[in-house]
Amino acid sequence: MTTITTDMFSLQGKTALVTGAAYGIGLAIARALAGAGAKIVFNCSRRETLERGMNAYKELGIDAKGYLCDVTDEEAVKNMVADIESTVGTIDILVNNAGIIKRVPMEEMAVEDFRRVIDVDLVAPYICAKAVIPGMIKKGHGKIINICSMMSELGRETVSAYAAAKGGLKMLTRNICSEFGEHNIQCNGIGPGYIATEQTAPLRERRPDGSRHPFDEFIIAKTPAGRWGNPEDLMGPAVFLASHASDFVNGHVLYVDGGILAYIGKQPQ
Ligand code: NAP
Ligand code: GCO
Repeated sequence: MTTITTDMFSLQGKTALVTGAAYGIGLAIARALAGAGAKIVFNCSRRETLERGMNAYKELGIDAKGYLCDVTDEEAVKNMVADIESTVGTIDILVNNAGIIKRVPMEEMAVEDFRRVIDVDLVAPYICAKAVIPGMIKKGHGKIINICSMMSELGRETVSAYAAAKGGLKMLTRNICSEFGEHNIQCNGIGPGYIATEQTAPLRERRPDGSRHPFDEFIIAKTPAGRWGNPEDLMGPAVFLASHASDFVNGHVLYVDGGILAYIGKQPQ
């Protein structure tokens, strides 16, 4: 009989690649996985971000390995994964976190910008998953966590490309589960609500008179928890989906949104 102990959540001896984890949500998830015992590898596409990430891990006392690698470049991702496999170990956990957003009304958006968002937020998770899955099959297990969004379920003005990509990522999650479940690979998503990071900073900027940005007020009113999320809110869910505790959870998106998706909105007073 299985007894529930914290061992179920242990990641001791595991290697985790968290893409785009120099700061923000990725860094918090990597911190959580490291806290549970995993060895952390991360990447980002700009040298200054890589340095910033290396400094952040050093300050946190985490011995992380960082790579300069654009996740949309399949050759570069293959080389990075091969290097990780030979210098650190087979990747047990992949977190597809790297992502971008362009907030532009659809009729004004250049098709190149639309394609870039799809490339980073949808094609790249496919590229990274494709690169790590052979090692996971050989090892007999693997965990893939795709960072989805409220926009995997909902639309709004100005984020057509992002919503198309994150909706697609939800279905890629289900498809990876369908194709590789028999190899003991679990592929799940985390759907963060509105989280206070640099990506959402423009939506929280104070007005010149010090009052809250209208979008900031809108999000607080839309969230039953009555606040923005913090990257730390994603730590527990990430450890759960990376660990043996979730071995029969597959193809699921765990929304960590303070209740946004459950709520119809404030009733008129
Ligand atoms: P962020 O603060 O903008 O950080 C994004 C990270 O991704 C950076 O480290 C960035 O570094 C890296 N990155 C971007 N393009 C890359 C590429 N082509 N190759 C490799 N790395 C790349 O974002 P965040 O708010 O922490 O969000 C992280 C993830 O959660 C994203 O997928 C985002 O869509 C998703 N998400 C965010 C929220 C939110 O409210 N913040 C909510 C739901 C989902 P470089 O620029 O150096 O490459
Ligand atoms: C936006 C936001 C969102 C969040 C997040 C929600 O402009 O609406 O940036 O898309 O970043 O993905 O879950």
